[in-house]
Amino acid sequence: MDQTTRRLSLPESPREFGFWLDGSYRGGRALFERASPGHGVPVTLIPKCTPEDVNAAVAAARRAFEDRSWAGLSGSDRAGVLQRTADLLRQRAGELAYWETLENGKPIAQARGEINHAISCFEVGAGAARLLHGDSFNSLGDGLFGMVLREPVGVVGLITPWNFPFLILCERVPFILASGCTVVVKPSEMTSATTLILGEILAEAGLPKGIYNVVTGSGRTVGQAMTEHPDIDMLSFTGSTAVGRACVHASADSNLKKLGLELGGKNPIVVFADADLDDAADATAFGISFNTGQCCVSSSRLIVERGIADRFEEMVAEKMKKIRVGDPLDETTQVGAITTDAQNETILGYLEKGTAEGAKVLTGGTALDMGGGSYIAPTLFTGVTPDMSIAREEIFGPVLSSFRFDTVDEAVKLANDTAYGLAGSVWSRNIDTALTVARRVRAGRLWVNCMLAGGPEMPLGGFKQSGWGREAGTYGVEEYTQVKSVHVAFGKRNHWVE
Ligand code: TXE
Repeated sequence: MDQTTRRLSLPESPREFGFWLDGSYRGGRALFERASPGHGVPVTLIPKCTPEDVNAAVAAARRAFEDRSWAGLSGSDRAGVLQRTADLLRQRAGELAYWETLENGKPIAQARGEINHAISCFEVGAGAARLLHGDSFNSLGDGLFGMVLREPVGVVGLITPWNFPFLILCERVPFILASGCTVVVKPSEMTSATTLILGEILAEAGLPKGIYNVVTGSGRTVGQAMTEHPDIDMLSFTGSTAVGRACVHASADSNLKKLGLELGGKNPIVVFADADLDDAADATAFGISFNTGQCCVSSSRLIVERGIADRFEEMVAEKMKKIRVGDPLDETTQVGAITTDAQNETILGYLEKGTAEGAKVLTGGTALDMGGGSYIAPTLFTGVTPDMSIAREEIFGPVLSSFRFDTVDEAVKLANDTAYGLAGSVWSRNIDTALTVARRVRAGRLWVNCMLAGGPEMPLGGFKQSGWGREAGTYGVEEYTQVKSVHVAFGKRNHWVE
């Protein structure tokens, strides 16, 4: 690192990866060149796997599941591997953060924070592996006893997006492994490096071969082959609502595999006049600008009490203007680059649509020229009405739409006026008001007087069209299990045929 500028350097040449199959890297495939979105410079070369590679990875995962080299271990032995993984992640945190930043465009300091979160996921997963248990029914009379067993669901397919490549992976993998399942992962073609490096780390931690496999490549070939695969028992998908819907169809048309889906969001932040407005303004600017708003739980709709709305919007705009947008490799950067060209076009399109539909830009509203890479200024639209596309559609960028309310009922109605239900935040010093809103907003995660808080102990997932199922914590482990009822009879049978 250059100590005078506190900026990491770009790699001298792109790093070439193999895909991870049955405990080792495999090569020989055509390569996809990924350029750093912050600089436009090639940083990695990633294999374009084929549907045959998916078949090989699923076969390896099936063999490893059936031979019970993992599912047959005690929870405590599985926990040992997960805990050793956490220790190794700590040793390689700098390297992981570096490749995450290069492929994704997020600030290096933020990437390090995400690796720390991933370490916590493995630690919580280790605990959950030991605590996973079933149930019993001692209430069936003296002649019968009931046991409810939790068994691993089998081979899991995991398809992840590019916005938090390692964090989203690690909110799932430790819990999948804790349950005794085996897994085939397909990361986004834009951000595969850290998912591949995890293969090396798990192997070093003692995970038997075939339990964790990674196939890289496009969604249309590799991802689609996984959604349709007859030997994948469960698919966990995180990404767009459109592809989530396609996963449902593919499951219906193949083997009715179980699905976990974490999809889009259009999340409200509700601010009452009695809130600590200074804190609320900071959280509002953070909630939409963090990770350039490419975050499924971004608070993208500000719902503010009318009496303070003008002043509060100004406070948020002032905060947004001060955010340090810039080179992801600079230690002081708070908001980095937009991750993909397609996403950059999408966000710029919404900036145009917002103005064309009659909303007013209070701050931002434009791309930023940093001499390379794609950057967009944190943006606040006022005068937004519920019918506008910037009010209804997930933009997945640093673009906040502001609405006003007079009563609690109206605030809740506006908050729930969306097809999505991933997250929400409410700000009030009145506990009645805050908890009433928290209880009535239909979403999987609510933050009261905070924003994006919490750890992997708590479940995450969506209501409505934001998805199915829950990840992380004990809920997350249970998601990857099947429940089996075992009935045990005592004494002599009462004969049916005399
Ligand atoms: O997502 P895709 P995209 C939203 C966000 C964004 C939009 C589009 O609004 O603007 O989705 O992003 C794989 N079968 N979110 O196009 O395509 C793909 O390779 C199987 C919200 O990048 O859904 C990648 O690994 N897999 C979100 C993953 O799906 C397929 C995070 C996600 O990509 C596939 C990302 C197919 N037919 C985007 N097509 C969140 N909830 O955080 C693609 N994929």
